[in-house]
Amino acid sequence: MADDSLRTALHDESPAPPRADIDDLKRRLHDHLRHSLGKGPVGSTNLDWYLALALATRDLMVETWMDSTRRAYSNDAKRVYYLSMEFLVGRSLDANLLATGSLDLARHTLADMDLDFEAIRECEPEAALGNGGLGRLAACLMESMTTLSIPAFGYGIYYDYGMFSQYIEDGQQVEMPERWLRYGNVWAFDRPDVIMPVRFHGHVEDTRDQHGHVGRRWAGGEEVLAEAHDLMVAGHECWTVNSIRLWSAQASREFDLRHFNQGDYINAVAEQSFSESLSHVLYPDDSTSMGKALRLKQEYFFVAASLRDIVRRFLSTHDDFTTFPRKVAIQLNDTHPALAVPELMRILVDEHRLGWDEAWAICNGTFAYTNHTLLPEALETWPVGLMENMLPRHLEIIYRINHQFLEGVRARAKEVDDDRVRRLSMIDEGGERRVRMSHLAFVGSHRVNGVAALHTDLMRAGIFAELHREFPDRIVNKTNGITPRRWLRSANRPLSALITRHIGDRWVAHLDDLRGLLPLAEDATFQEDFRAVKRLNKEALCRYIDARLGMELDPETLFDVQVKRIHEYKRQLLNVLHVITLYLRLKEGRAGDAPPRTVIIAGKAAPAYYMAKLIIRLIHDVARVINADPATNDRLRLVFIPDYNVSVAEHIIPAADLSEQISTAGTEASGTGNMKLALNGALTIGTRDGANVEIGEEVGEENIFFFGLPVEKAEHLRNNGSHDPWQYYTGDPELHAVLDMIGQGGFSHAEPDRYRPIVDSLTRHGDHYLLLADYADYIACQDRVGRAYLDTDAWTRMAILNVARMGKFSSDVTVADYAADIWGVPTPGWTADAASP
Ligand code: GL9
Repeated sequence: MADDSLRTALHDESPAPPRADIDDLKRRLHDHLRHSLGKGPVGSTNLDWYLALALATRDLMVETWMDSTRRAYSNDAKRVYYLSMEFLVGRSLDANLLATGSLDLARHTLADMDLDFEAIRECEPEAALGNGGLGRLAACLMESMTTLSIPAFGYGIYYDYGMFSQYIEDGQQVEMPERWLRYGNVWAFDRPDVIMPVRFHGHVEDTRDQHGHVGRRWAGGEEVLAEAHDLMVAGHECWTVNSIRLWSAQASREFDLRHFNQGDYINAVAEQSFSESLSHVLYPDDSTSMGKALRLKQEYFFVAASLRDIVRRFLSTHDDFTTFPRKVAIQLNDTHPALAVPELMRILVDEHRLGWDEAWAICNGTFAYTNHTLLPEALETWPVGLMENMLPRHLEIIYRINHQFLEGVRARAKEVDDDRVRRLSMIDEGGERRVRMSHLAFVGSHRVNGVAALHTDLMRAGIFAELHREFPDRIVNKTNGITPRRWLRSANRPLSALITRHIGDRWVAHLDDLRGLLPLAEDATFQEDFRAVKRLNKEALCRYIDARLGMELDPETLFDVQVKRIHEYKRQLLNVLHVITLYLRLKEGRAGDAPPRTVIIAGKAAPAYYMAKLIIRLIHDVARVINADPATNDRLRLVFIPDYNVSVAEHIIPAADLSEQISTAGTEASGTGNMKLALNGALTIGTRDGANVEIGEEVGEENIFFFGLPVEKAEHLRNNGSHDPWQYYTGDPELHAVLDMIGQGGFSHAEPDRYRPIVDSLTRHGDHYLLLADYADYIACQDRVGRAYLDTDAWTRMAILNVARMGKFSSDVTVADYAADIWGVPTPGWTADAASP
């Protein structure tokens, strides 16, 4: 592996660009430093250089951005609107340098100026406007829509505080707010001139127009203004730049006057900031609906502002609504924006005087809804009383939608089955009456999709079974994807360079081209180079961990990685049970020739999620004990990397050997980390859950490590009451020893009962996520992994085959499928060779 081109590949030492280009970029950087930042080169910091470079890069995008808008107008193109409470964009500098073709130029220019490129890009604050998979998917889909030249807008909220920063104190998670806009945001244009009024509360009154038509009108209450902030989204080698338009809340003028005139200046200002607090903070809950009134307010706030904007844009070039669904596609990212359905009805019926049925047909032709989870605690329902107070007209509209829907059900059925009607209704009447947002979104949409084949099947058979019977063609599958630009080309430059050296760089926009690597899986030299790349990435991760945690790790060991939100269903605890099992085997000389492992875990717990936080604490206590044990610590380490986010993921994923995707079958809708890790050459140990199933189909059963109960068996165990965790505990001596060690304070001597709740949840409280039922198979599977890792060539071959067969999981593929099957828009950037204009 010594030839020069490989060295180039490994270190991505692209040839130097022409001197004139370097000088030109230098000039532009100095220009921004002086004129945009008010600084001179002397004493300027890495942050200043980051801002200068970001501004210079932005300059290259603006023309294309405005051009894209002009083109969509002049072609009268159908636009796609992606409504989402979350856009987990992460950092943008790399992506935008890459998209504008200036990454190499920037690297060389900064080097020429004796500046540290790596340190400079680390200055960019993370745009963490999302919790996890759902928000990151929104960002990947936006990037792919742009790459495919679809005129698209994301719509969401411009939170002042995105996801919290996670600190670890005494082994426990502490949440700190993160003011990510501290230094402004180079990638967003604030639009104080684009403001949309949004009403809350008030009352509904009858109206009669000059033709004698009676109608309803929502009036009174309070008004908050939504102000637009536009984030540019660049695509890969295309002439399109799209926007994510995010709204922040501003107190309304009307509100100002009313209160200020009462003479109480201080309180009026205080109340003003109260209404502006609407967009202050992202709710940090993963897959749970907390049911807080402020959350409902946020949902309506961004939906109302976005729809007003969408309708305004439509009416600027059209004068009647009949063509609306042919010009507008609105995708609802989960039920969080489901109020868009009654809101569009209100706009059409109350404000534009369309007939109900006509308006309903327009809504139905416009909306589509993506479901992201089957967990019952995640399904949003809102108390009728809360909605009546906050959104009285919307509640009326929901009642009428529901009424017409149920009438239709009754008309179609031969017999009226009240039970069935109750199950289909948008109103849950059991206990406090609540609006079922998933039913509203389902009935209001022409397509409803799941995010992996298995998840979609489970939707049809489970939570949406009744609705599926009514609308048998409505549910479709759209397996999630990830953008190869961020998750391979940019996060893993050594592997990208190696791949490109062999098959060219078309794969960046046509990921299926990676199949060109298949013949190389057997090639000894390629295998060696592939290993060298992985080794390099592991060394880089070791340096990163050492710098952040002061911990030295051995890149020779198997890097076993589980990175994702901490949640009981994702079973980080099962991973810990395996670590302790290995530890006890090593202590007792029963480990055989198992390869040395470094187990890496990262992820945040929702601040109110007691069990998840206790699991984080357990990980730290276990790590403290085993990492300090000289008898074992050359063969087993456990590391928790704090503050997991998109940028941290970009450091960890390229260095992984093994990807842990071990959720209880039937609980993880899709997963996307599973795709990122496999694309970067990690082998998967996983359950037959979510998209793992499809990853297995693509890479081949022999190149993935499946274990555990399949969905049917897991469901059966849970539902028929035959699951007896105690029997596993008493019947398996290894498991018994592991649980006793945790439960009796083996990792918490000062407080022996600290982890009683964890052990009890498994042994006494039903083990809801079936850890004990899957334990033995998981351990056996990990043993197979260990043995496989010892056969270096076979392992490398499997890893190469994984990379080569990941084409299906490009978000370009996902978006092309949404475009054809749901949105009805062309994808000019997607035909075989049309990627480069
Ligand atoms: C999620 C699912 O849990 C994941 O399996 C899925 O890959 C993503 C994207 O479709 O959506 N649904 C959900 O609520 N979250 C997901 O990750 N949670 C967060 O985003 C935190």
